[in-house]
Amino acid sequence: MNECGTHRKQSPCSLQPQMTECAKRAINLNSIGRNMTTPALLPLSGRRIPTLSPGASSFPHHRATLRLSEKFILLLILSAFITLCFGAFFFLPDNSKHKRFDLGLEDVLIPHIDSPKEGKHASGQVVIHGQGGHDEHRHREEEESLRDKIRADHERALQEAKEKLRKSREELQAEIQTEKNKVMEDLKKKDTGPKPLPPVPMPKVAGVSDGEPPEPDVKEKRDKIREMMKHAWDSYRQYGWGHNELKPLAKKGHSTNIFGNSQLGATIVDALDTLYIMGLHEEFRDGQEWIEQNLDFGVNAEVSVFEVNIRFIGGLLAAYYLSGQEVFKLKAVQLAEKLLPAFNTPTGIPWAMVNLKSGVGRNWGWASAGSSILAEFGTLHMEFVHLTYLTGNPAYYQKVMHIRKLLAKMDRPNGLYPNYLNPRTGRWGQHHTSVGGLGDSFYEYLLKAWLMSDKTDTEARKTYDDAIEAIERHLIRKSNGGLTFIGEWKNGHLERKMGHLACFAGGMFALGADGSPDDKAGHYLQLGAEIAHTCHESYDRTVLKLGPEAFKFDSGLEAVAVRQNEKYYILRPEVIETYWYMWRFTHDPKYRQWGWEAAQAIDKYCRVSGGFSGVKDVYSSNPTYDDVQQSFFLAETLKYLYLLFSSDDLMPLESWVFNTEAHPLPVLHLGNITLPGSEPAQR
Ligand code: DMJ
Repeated sequence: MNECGTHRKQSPCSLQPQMTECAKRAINLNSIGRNMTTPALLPLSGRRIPTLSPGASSFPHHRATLRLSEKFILLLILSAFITLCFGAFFFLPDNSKHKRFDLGLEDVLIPHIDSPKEGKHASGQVVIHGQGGHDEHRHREEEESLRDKIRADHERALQEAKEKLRKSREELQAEIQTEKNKVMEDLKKKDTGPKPLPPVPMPKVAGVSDGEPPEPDVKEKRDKIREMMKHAWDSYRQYGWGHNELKPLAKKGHSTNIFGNSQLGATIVDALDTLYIMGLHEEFRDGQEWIEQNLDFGVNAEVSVFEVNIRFIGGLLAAYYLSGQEVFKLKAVQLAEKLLPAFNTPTGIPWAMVNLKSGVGRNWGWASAGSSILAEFGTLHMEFVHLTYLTGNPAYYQKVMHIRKLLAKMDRPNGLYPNYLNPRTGRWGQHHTSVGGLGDSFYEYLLKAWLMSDKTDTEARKTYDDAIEAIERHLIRKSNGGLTFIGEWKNGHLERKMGHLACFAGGMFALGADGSPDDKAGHYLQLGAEIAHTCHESYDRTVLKLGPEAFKFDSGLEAVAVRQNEKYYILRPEVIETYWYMWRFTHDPKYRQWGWEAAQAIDKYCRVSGGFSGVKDVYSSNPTYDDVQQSFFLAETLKYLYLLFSSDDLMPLESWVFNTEAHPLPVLHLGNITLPGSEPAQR
């Protein structure tokens, strides 16, 4: 730093080395302008006046003013000095003056170029001052070209704005819409584009086709069931294609609130594996094609997590395992991703419903104090374990294990699981327990989790055994007429009413007999047989030979419905499901006989030209139709009937476990391999 306090290499001060304290002299310049009396500004060499000390008194006392010639010389020197200072400023290097005075818009807009003058090349090499003349030139050119570019961009933007203003409102709206569509398309591509999944070994699958029975009369029955399936499918194909379900009388599409306002082709997905098992391959391919081209889960629809899981994810996974077609696996995983936001609750117990697009979840308005339902959040395990197995993503497994652990920690009134659990507080709602609606498949999935794990998930088995033990103690009774029934437990009181849905439990007890504690296999097989018998009675005691929705064992009533709104039959499978399991475990011909009775009654009373319909009163010889062909009729009722009249080598129970919608999933022989996520559960 020189004495004038700047970083300049050559200051005007340094041009006059004899002078001292430039700053002081610069101040004196001001006073010179006023009285021109400051001799200190005279060159010290060749001076004609004596050296003065500061102050007016230092002037020669013999003369008060300067001569004119002296004044003139002084003025000349002064103006030369000012010119010198002023000129020196323009000889300064560019960077020092530009930076202080040239702060126009471009300084803000032009990105700062790391110029060699500032010490470094882009490469990081240090540049020595004075050697950068060429770089300096290039830097100026770069700055210039950037400025040109900015000017050109401004002009173009201005031009575009002017053109836009000339356009009509409609034209502008159309343009905005096109832009929006483009963005949506791009998002959609990103959303639904096939994502490759890590390959995993395909579990051994056995007995996926054939199963023709050796007995001609049985084969005839089986062919009849296949024909019924064709009628149901063809009608849906013709009148309801792409809708969730079919209105067989109105001959148009149908949907219920469990699928929101979507058109997700529920019947197609639910029916696929039945078509495959029955060897209806052309129909299967049609369904596959629809799924490939149309099944899109990015829809703004609020759906039931449970129903979508058991019908869609279960259906897609089963179709994948049976056919090996990747598309089914991909769709199942895409859908599962859409269900995951439902688990974002304070406890990790999922909401009953989730909006597939927004991921917002909520519970049914009718459920006790905003509760989630046991049979809904407790019926995810099988599908979610398979999703983790197929994708390697631990999230699915962790979600369902978290539910299991949470339930295990809770107190259970009388050892029973109430049907309602609040997902915010983690507390039970009303103390209602049922093996029918609201509770049923929770127990089923405990047993099937054990079976599906090749009997290694002993925690699931133990939970099942304990739950069934409490159910037997509190809910299962024999009627006065000797019929074993499963009632409903309501706040410490047993309601002697059994729902059609609870009839599935006969099959469950039989399936769980092997492996039950204290060598009670025989007992549970017997219990299954008794439930099958009771449910058959509920069919046999009607006019149509089809079972009512619920039946009583009270005041002299035995397995009959009392209330009008419990007399309907909506093509449900549970009774036939139990017949099939009982047939597999006992080969008692009565189960085929009972199954055939039900098939005939369905064909006689539910068949219409546009498919199959539920009936409103099974006690009326002239029933009215509900005009709905439920998707589970194709997924379950007809599948169980077909299997009942097939040989046991079709879908052997050693290799397959059927989910609650009758979608078969293979047993996972994991040996000592652990699923990702089997470490402590997280949410
Ligand atoms: C099916 O969707 C499933 O079986 C579910 O578990 C309850 N019942 C219906 C058919 O009745």
